[in-house]
Amino acid sequence: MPVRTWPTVTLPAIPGRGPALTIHDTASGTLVPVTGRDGVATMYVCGITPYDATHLGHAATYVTFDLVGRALRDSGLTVRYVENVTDIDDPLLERAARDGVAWRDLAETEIALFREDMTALGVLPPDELVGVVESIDLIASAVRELVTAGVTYGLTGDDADGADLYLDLAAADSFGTVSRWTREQMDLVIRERGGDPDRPGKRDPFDPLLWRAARDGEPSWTPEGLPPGRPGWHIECTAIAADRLGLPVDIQGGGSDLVFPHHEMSAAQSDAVDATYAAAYLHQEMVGLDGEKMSKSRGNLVLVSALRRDGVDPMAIRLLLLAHRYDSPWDYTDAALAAATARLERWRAALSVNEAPPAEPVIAAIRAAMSDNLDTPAALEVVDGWADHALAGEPGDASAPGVLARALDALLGVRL
Ligand code: 5CA
Ligand code: ZN
Repeated sequence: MPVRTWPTVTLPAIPGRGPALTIHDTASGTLVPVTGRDGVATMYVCGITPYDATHLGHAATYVTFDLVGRALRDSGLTVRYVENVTDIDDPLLERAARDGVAWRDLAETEIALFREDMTALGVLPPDELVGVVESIDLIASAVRELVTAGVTYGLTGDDADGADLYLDLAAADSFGTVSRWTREQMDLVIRERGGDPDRPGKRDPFDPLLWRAARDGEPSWTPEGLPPGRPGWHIECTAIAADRLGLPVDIQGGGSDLVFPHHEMSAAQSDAVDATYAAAYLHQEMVGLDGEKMSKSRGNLVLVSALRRDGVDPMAIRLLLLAHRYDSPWDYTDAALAAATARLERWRAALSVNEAPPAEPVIAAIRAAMSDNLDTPAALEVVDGWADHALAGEPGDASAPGVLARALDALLGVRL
């Protein structure tokens, strides 16, 4: 069964067109323009593992890529956007076992809540939200392609029926070029991010698992040519991106916790069969709480759904996110949320005046800020400046508030 997305909204048309979007590409460490090909830009963004509710870190990631999509569209490109859902994974199975619920039911409940949160935050849905469970066959065929290419090896575990399959990273010359990390840096995080460098028999400790042979009590599938089992994490995204968008994708996106190993391995798995995975890698830096990364496993969460239940306007949450650049980490504070709520009220008041300074220069400045590596704080300040003038009763024209409201909706996803 395909995973459903959430309802799309029609973007208001606004006059003119924005400049080409420039973003910070992790792999090159430089600012690169996103040009697409034949008028189309493709974007693959790593989606949720649905075992807990959307927190502000997830929201920051999906709002950032929503803004990327809006800027690309505004520059005249058609955007093809695919996001996955990791609807089978160890933490999901563990949480389901802990709570005494079926893992499929847990995934379904959390995906439904994610859809609600995304809708409330005004995040445009991807063209397709693709689950791993519905994609087992195509992931298995990506694994078989690597096996046929002779770049894999098997390791038998005591508790498994067949062999676990690994990619031999020696076949991927480009390994290391996405993160540009040293092996020492890689070693520091690989264990907590799903790797198993200490397993005896591995050729390279970082070789990623492609297919995990079935263990007792674990869900498994039996695609042709592979032992009963389930896919490794990285090959899921590589296979879905290649199948739905074709390689290279223009943008591979996600949070910065995915730079290594996840996106490094996606690139390596492609390189091993002589494909280039992505033209650019874009990462939302981590959102934290009290100096620690916000994460489901740590449990230090500010949930979008909890804020909404407390009566926080979802557009204030959006403004809170936009007040921080995507390429710097930041910590949530109640004070920042209060400031975002105050800003929202001020903008609402300004947009309801009868006449105000013209919207066109404001729209041009928002476009300039957003196309310049998504400078969201600068874009918000531009609107603040206009609001000051409008609220001071400066004369202008009667259409300005309406025109600007449409632009804020189309470019920033802020609906007032
Ligand atoms: N399912 C995998 C990706 S294939 C996954 O990482 N799922 S997740 O639920 O853990 O995270 C969903 C998305 O939110 C990922 O892109 C992740 O990089 C991003 N993310 C997670 N925590 C944070 C955080 N604290 N700040 C910013 N982004 C985050
Ligand atoms: Zn992914």
